[in-house]
Amino acid sequence: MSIQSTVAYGHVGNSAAVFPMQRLGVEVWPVPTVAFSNHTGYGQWRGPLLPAEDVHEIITGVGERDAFGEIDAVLSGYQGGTQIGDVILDAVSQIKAANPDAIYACDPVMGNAKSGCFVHEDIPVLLRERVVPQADLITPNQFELGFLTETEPEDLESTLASVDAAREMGPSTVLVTSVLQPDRPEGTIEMLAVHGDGAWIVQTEHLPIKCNGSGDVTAALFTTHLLQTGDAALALGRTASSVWDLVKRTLDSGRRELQLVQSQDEIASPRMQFDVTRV
Ligand code: PXL
Repeated sequence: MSIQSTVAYGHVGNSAAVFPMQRLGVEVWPVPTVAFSNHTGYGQWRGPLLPAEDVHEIITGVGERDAFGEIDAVLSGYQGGTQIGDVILDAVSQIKAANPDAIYACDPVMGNAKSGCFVHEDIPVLLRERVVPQADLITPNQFELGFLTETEPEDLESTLASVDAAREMGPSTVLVTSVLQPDRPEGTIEMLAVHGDGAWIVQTEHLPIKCNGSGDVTAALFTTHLLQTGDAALALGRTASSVWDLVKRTLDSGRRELQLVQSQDEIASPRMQFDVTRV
C-alpha cells in the first residue's frame, strides 16, 4: 500500500512511485492524499488536498476486502496536511495486526539543504515525534536526517552517528538518499544505507538537475529491492543505478518531468554501474 500524492501531469508521489514498483513485479495499492493537476514545483496547480477522513475511508474500504493480511509494506511520502500522519499510523497498526511481518517504510519528506523546509511547518515535528518512531525503514536526505535527530550530519562519521541516533528512535533501516560530504570529489554525491550491523555507501556523479519526484522513486525502489532480496547492499546498488539512469535520461531529454516510462528497462534491470562499498 502506497499512501502518497497523485498528479495527472508528470511524476511525483504515487505518480512517480507506483510504476517502478509494478515494473519490478510488485502488486501496488495506491492510496491518494492529494489529487493535483501537476506537482507544486510549478508554483501553480489545481485539484484537491484530500481531507484526512477521505483517505481514512479509502484505507478502511481496502480493509473491508480482508486484504490487510496480504500487505508486505506500507510506503508513505510527502504528507499534504498534518492530519494524514494519524491516518497513516492507524493504517500501519491495523496492517501490522493483520500481518506482523509487514513493514512501514516512511520517506520523511521535509525539504533539502538548498531549498530548506518546503512542507507545512507542523509536519517535521509530527514526523520526528510520532511517525518516524513507528517506521521500520526511513529514507531521509542528509538535511531531513539532521532535523529528525537534532544533529548536523556533514562528513561520513557524523552522518553515521546521526543514523545511529535515528535508529534509536525506532527504524532498523535507514537510507540516506543524498550525502554531501565537505571533502567529496567535485561533482559527486553519495547514498548511504544502514541495515542490521552493516553500512554501505555508493558514490555517483551529481547530475546538474533537480527532478521533483526523484526522491519518491528512490524510496520506492529501495523498499522494493530490500523486500525482494533482504540484502541492503544489493538494494542500494540497484537503487543508485536505476535512479541515476532515470535522472540522466531526464537531463538529456531537456524536459522537466522524470522520464519514467522511457527508463523502464533501467528500472527493471539495473546496470549496476556503481561500486557499493562497506563502511
Ligand atoms: O515529490 C514529492 C511531492 C509529492 N507530492 C506533491 C509534490 C511533490 C514535489 O514536488 O508537489 C504534490
